[in-house]
Amino acid sequence: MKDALRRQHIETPSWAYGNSGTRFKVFAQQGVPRTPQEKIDDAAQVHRFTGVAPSVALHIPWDRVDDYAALAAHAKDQGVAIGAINSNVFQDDDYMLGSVTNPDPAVRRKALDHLLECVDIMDQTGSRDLKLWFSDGTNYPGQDDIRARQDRLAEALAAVYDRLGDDQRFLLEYKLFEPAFYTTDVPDWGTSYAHCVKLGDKAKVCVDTGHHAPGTNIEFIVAFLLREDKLGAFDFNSRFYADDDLMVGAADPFQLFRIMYEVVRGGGYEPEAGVAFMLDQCHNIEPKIQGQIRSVMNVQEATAKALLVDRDALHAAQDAGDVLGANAVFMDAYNTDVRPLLAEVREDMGLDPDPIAAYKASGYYEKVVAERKDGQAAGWGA
Ligand code: PSV
Ligand code: MN
Repeated sequence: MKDALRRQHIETPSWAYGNSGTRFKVFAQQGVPRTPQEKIDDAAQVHRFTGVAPSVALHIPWDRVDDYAALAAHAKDQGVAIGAINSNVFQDDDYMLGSVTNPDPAVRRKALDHLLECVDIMDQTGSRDLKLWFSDGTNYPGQDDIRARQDRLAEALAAVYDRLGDDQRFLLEYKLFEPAFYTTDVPDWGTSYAHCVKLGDKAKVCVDTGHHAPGTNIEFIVAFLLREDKLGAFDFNSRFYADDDLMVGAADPFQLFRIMYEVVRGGGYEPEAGVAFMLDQCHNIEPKIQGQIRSVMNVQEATAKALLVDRDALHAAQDAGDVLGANAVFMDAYNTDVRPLLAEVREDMGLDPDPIAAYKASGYYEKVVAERKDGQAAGWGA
């Protein structure tokens, strides 16, 4: 178990380190990075204190630079690597009626060119994964042809797929609604799955835990996709209402445990499965680096509990039809306090057993507050 926990890999998102907010207000925090390089520096702190966050995802154009190979070299110097490249076809006026599903072929071409540019960037950063999320959809019945939009989506996805290198993949992320409020072109895992199946092995589904209707059984989706070898990645976060982007494990740690159990059960924790465990969160009111450290620790705790499930006892109870016995085995693992075990794992790795306290004592926050006083803090704007 300790071995498995030591080799955990959780990817943090560059945008978590910049200022963020809701459509009502973006609160500025002190010491926030001004450049992609500084976001990577902050991500490196999360890895330094947890030991299990060795890569950082980029978002284009938020992390646009002239030289991506140099950015990858900068990351390497900081002890981390560049992970997934996230495309962005949702923040340009041209995309008001959609990007790759827009009725206007010129807008569709522009969106596709951006996606292809992201693959060029992957070639330079050495990234394996391109994450695709489309805000495309409609707000009013009759606004556009629902089926034609699927055809346009399929055409764009096929073009991106054909551009991928042998070791590259795309991850198609779904989201029930927002910003589109009537139809969304990739609203659920089934839509994503169907497009990915048609294209082949390099197309996988990304499950963002905040992108479902309330009450959706996410662990079922995870079990199903793993069985079909179509689970490519997680965007972890938690939600009370909609796409809240709160810290993973904050709203419902039991759900996170249930998800991680299906991951372990389905072989998704093994590196060969190729499942990327990424965070996709915003820290609007809490300190950002600490928020990321806390989130990484929450995933570690859920993983440790999932690994603790006595699967032999569970299967025996399941086979015997022992409903209460099976449930008790499952709950025993969930109710175990794994924090002392994780403290030991950190000590084995030469880390402080308390990553948050160690980060606070490091003086990094005070240093960046002083260093980053001037200039424009990074943020995605709202
Ligand atoms: C969309 O809500 C999303 O989950 C996608 O992953 C985007 O890339 C990300 O959030 C931007 O914050
Ligand atoms: Mn996401």
